[in-house]
Amino acid sequence: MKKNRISRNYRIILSIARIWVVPFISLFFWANSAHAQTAMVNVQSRNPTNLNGNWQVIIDPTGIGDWKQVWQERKPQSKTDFIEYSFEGGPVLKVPGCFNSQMCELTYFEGTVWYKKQFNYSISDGKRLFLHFGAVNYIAEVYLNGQKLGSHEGGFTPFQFEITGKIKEGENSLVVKADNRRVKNGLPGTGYDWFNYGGITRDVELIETGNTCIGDYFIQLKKGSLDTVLGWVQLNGTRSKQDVEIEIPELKLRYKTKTNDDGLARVEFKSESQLWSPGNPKLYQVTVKSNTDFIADTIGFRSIEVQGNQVLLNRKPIFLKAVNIHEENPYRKARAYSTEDVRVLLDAAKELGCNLVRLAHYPHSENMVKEAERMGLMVWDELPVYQHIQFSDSLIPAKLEQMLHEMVGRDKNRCGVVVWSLSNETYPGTPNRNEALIEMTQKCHALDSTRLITHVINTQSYRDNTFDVWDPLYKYSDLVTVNEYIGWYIPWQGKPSETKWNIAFSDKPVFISEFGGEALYGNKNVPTDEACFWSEEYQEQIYKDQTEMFATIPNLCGVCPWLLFDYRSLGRMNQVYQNGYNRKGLMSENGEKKKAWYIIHEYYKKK
Ligand code: GCB
Repeated sequence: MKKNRISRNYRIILSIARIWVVPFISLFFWANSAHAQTAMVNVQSRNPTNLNGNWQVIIDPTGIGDWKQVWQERKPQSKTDFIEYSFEGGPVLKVPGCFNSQMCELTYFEGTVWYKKQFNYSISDGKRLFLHFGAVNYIAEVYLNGQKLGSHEGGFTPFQFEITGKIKEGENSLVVKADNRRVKNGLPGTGYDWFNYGGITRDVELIETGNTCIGDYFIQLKKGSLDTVLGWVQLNGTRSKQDVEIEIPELKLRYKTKTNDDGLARVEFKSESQLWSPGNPKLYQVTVKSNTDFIADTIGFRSIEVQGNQVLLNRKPIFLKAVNIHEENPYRKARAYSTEDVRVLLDAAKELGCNLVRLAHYPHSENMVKEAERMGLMVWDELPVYQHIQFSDSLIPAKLEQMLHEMVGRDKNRCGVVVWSLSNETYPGTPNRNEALIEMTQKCHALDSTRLITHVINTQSYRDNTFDVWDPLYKYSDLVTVNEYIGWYIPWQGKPSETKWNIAFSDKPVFISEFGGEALYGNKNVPTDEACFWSEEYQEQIYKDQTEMFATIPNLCGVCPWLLFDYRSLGRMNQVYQNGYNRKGLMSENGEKKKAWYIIHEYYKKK
């Protein structure tokens, strides 16, 4: 019986691993390809050499740099020769960092900036070298010493190139074309309600490994279990058959396994660990050792599941006290990146009384996810599959799959992450939307079956004070996730406390993933009962009504105000009250608390 169970688990784990490993290996060894490789995990613990700091740039609004081939960095060969570009003598930008916040000429720029970094490197004998980017928004083309390494599309996930054999001893020159123009068949597409921060927004690093390294691993509790770790370790390189050892010193736990011919080892062991939770965000030092490599991580153990109409964390029902966050440091008016940046946002979420942050609407930096996990905040990771995506475009399926791999690949060992959110506000009438997103859901399950998977929906109708919640995607979602802006975009049609609900998937937990309204902090002497004066009182009333209405929702498992801070969004053009800001924040961009903040704070205290 026990043996059968073990061999069943073994089969499951191998099939899960295959889903990771086959694309992983093929992408990893896709040498000389035009595409970037899927990034390795946990680069910080690999003692990387970072290429952050000052980079020289050429700003290229017309896109002519491609034609001039600026990556060649040509120098005049004769007295009559002249070259119409140079990095020398031009501006310098900091990496990581969005370019918009660094030069006023670039504030609203959507186009190409060419970045150049000169660096010295000497690769050790027999080693491999990888060039890793945390994120470049939106399309990156990368050249090393005049030779194209490849390109990457997608502004919020990591990618890498193997540059063993391409790096020169001594001085090297790296040129990156970062183009943040909106792309019709991109993810997101051309319309979105946040600021389009461009450039090399996260770390750039060189990672040296042995010939065969630990390429990837998955170490988390088995779905529903509180004491069984189930996962795998994948080697990358030619010495595929090796011993693998996982150690958790604090638990005095040492587990040994072996890789197969494909360099894949299954992992399954019992562990009597303290469970991670918002009240006790316990993390353990975990080391993974093979014969040729060693890597350390900080991993926590918890279970998250839906049972009936409840969400259970570590088998206990939990109410998700959430808040939406954009990855913007309001004080710097820039893409949030550093630990200091993310602390601004996460400390504010904590102070509000949250136990979960919805990282809208794209994968935020690893710093954000790790810091949230350390602070005891559950994390909702989301793909930038936002509103009007061209699901019937022939290139979209590959882009969706790649981004899914990149997000889940990076964060799958973060126990703080409890939800993979695969889309936000897409519409059933968009051709191929249902098919594409159902397929994505299945693919996500195959990559990681331990977390909740959801789609964020706003297709419900609200008439006669009654919500009809019906979207076909809910069938494939662990949560019935509803964005509703009653009291702002849609007026109330009855008493909030008498709201009725018809929910097609009434057996599932319901999560209100967005609600709210706009207010300008400190806006005095204006009528408080009219939306178009952006008063704090008007927003406060929406929150009072909403919290009353929440009591009418069957199976409510959590709520998530839109959102924590006012944030930049150029479509918000009321120049008296908005001035390029979405003002639905519970706090202003200067950190002042609006009246509505106190309503949610109280609500969360009672929950
Ligand atoms: C939504 C979107 C969010 C917007 C928000 C708003 O439904 O999901 O990205 O910013 O509404 O403020 O209108």
